[in-house]
Amino acid sequence: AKNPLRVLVTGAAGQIGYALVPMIARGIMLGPEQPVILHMLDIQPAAEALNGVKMELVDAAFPLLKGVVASTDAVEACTGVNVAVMVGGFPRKEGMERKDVMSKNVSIYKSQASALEKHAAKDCKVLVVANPANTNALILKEFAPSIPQKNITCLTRLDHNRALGQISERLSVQVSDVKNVIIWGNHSSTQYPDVNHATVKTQAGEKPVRELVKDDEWLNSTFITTVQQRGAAIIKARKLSSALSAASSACDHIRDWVCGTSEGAWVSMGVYSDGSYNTPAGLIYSFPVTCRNGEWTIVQGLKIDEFSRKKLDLTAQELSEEKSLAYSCLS
Ligand code: NAX
Repeated sequence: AKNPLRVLVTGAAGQIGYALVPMIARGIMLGPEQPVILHMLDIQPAAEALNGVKMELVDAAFPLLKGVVASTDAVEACTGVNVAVMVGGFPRKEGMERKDVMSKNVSIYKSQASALEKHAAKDCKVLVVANPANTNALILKEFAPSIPQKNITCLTRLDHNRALGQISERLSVQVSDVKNVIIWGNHSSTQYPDVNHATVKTQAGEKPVRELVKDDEWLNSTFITTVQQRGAAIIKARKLSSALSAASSACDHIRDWVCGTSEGAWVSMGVYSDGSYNTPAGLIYSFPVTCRNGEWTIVQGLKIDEFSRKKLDLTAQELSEEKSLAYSCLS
């Protein structure tokens, strides 16, 4: 039998945490053969709720779950973890300035970076979910210099999956037959959901999404804004932000990163930019990636038309501004 892997979930007493931990314990993140030990971190005001989640994990008697650590101490929670899913953060509240929210998250991510750097497994893979996800991941990278930069990523897979879902609904095809959409840039409303390379499996072979939809007007406007604004639409409907879809997409992100993407397919991940596609190096930017042997690689050589170029630049611009704002919070 395989040795258990230790998986940290921060903010584990929150909404996404509540949806995510049972998925991990059922093997959806790391596979049905991989035993896990869950490490759950939250803050003191949520300690009792966190303990309640731990009780439910025990009650569910998951065969793959070999232990649960529930803690409000970052060092205890980070010790020995192989995968870290960072869901905890400070949410923007009504009337708060962007800078104040950024400042709270910078200080959280700075200190959790140190705890991971000192106490996690050396090859720990990190996924930041908490917003501003790209910039929180960048701060984490800056303050955990001994963790390989390739191991620090942020979640844009939910946006990617939303794009697949929209195409599937529009064409009345199975979502599993749609592939190779791309989310470029920030996990925010400036993200660019790009279908120019996306295809659908049909009985006549793979067909470009543009050829099947036959409505460039819809693809260039409604589709893009629907994906960009989907988070807000969920809040409006549920009075709560997306949780089950975020948790499921976080599992997809880690599973594909660890187990590999399928032949001919890519996924979107927020990763440390090397300047590919003329994006500024040194940002955590969402790119199309393939994964093999536990490593992601940015898909190269895709043609970027003028419409797309502007959108790639716009979201890069926002990320550069977020980066400056985050750095101004450090001094
Ligand atoms: P909740 O407010 O339900 O849960 C957040 C939890 O984090 C709470 O239990 C809180 O006590 C805890 N927390 C706060 N500070 C902490 C700290 N310093 N250390 C550990 N835990 C801490 O929010 P939820 O709906 O679960 O969303 C969590 C985060 O995901 C938010 O930042 C949200 O904006 C972000 N999202 C990101 C998405 C993405 O695709 N990247 C999509 C979904 C979601 O909106």
